[in-house]
Amino acid sequence: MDIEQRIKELEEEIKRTQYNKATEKHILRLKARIAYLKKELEERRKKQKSQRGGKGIKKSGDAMVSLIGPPSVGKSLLFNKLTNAKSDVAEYAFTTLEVYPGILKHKGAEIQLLDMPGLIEGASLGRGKGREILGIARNSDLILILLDVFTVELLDMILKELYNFGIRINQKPPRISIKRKDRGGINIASTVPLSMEEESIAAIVREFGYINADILIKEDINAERLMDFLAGNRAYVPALLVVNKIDLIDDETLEEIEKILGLWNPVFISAKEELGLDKLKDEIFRAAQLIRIYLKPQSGKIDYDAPLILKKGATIEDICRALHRDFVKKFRYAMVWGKSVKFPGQHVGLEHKVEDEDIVRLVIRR
Ligand SMILES: Nc1nc2c(ncn2[C@@H]2O[C@H](COP(=O)(O)OP(=O)(O)OP(=O)(O)O)[C@@H](O)[C@H]2O)c(=O)[nH]1
Ligand SMILES: [Mg+2]
Repeated sequence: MDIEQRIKELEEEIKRTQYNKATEKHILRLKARIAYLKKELEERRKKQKSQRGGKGIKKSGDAMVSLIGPPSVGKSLLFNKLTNAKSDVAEYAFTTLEVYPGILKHKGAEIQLLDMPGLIEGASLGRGKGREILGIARNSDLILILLDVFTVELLDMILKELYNFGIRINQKPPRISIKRKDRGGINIASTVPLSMEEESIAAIVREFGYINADILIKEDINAERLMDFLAGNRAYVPALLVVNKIDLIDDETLEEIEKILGLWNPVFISAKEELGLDKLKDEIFRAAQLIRIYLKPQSGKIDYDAPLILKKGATIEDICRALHRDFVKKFRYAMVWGKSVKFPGQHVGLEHKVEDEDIVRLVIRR
């Protein structure tokens, strides 16, 4: 029997089974089985695809940001306002049919923005170029989810399609590791108290084909994140929610939308009237986890217009590597002014983590 058929059957079995204390474990196992089969299915698809030689989009710049949203919410108009590129804008749905790149320059960074075709229900199963769109979103540094004031309720659909495609937004990867062994069954160790029963954890791990293994858990895991970890093909991508066309509604309606989306901290804009675009650029920079480092040369002034753009968490070593291939080897120490140090001009080593707008002077052996 083929995998898809088997998944359907298992899903139906879950639907048929009444959820209670007695069936809880059985249902969990069925869910783990489904997650495992979906992973298998995904791997097969990928193999077929690479044989066909799927075309992708080339990353460039300091970060790649995908514009994801339903048709006609204004993705292309926003893209045109933010970048040097020009994408077609029209009233009808499905104006944009291909992925289209442009560059947004902000705070010294070059951010690659991708205009995309609209995302529709069933995209994760391949409707409307869905797999191509989601495949690119997966590899982005940031997913910009764009809705307009009339389509706020489509957020759930977008989230579902991202989720079904294995994209986990605004989540950190599960802190688990697993090692196969030859004998001894499934051993579970944890560094924090666990809400899940060990028996359930072991049952799920077994569904993924492990017979003997040591598993180390460093967070209070739930079944979903455990399966995500075991499936192993999830992408953890930050996301930013943006709501467009605020020029078309009154303040009251805007407040209602704010209430509905409250937890998301959305950015409200009008691409047409160019409202909120400066704030949006700042938010893109922040959400893409970029930082600016100003280099202080031996002599001469700091060029505040030309920061070095790095990712949050970057170290002095990353700065050295970005500048010259010999700098790590010849590194003596660095002096830092800014948020990452206790006092101005503090001496630090290669492993020191820098922060946004730090000033750094590298002292290198000759
Ligand atoms: N009033 C108003 N209209 C807007 C705004 N942004 C976009 N529009 C209009 O909305 C329509 C759709 O805009 P597009 O940029 O083509 O939308 P899209 O999301 O790229 O659409 P697809 O490519 O079909 O998915 C056009 O008629 C735009 O002029 C806005 O902020 N305010
Ligand atoms: Mg478009």
